Amino acid sequence: MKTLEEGRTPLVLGGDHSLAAGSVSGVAEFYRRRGEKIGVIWIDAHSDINTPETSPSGNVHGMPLASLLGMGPEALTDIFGYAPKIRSENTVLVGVRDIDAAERANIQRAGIVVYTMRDIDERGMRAVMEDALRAATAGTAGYHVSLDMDWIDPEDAPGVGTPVRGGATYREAHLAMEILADHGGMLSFELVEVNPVIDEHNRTADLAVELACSAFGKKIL
Ligand SMILES: [Mn+2]
Repeated sequence: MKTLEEGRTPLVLGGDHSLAAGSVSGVAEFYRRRGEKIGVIWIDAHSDINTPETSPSGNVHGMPLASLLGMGPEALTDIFGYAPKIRSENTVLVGVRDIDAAERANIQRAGIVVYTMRDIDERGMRAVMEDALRAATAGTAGYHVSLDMDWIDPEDAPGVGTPVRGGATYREAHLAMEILADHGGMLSFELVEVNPVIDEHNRTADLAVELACSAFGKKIL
């Protein structure tokens, strides 16, 4: 919140995706004090919308989106004493491809906007990102971007805790970040699930740095 008060754009680096329950709460609270809402663009192989009741593993990194939508564990849902932090119509999942049965039900219950890898395959990155931006910005001050590195194919990003085949390519990932930078409505950015212990020659961390640069406006030309 301090970074936002200084008029700058927060960049959060992780680490476990559960940190988003805190980071997004902070951004939402900052704008709530100004009477404004925020959108969230959640780019991930997983939907992170489990609750302690539905989670097969009990991992908190599978619950942050549920927490922000007011469905998660109370300790995370009630940060700043209110819930939900974000409205379902402004919450967009992009690039998901590995969803538990219980999460599928939670997605439907929450009514959030979802674009799977199939949508990206069929319609292309630009069309999907334009739709995602439209939903995230409808009636909001702008949007928080939560980028889980496991969204990217393990070929290019092997250093993540829960790799899943069939992810975004190197170029698709850059294009998505470039489209966000061109749009200009990003309020805060976070990059998570880089695990240096299982990375190969720091490839995943290097890519994460590149993508952050693209998201903040670095261009080829
Ligand atoms: Mn995640």
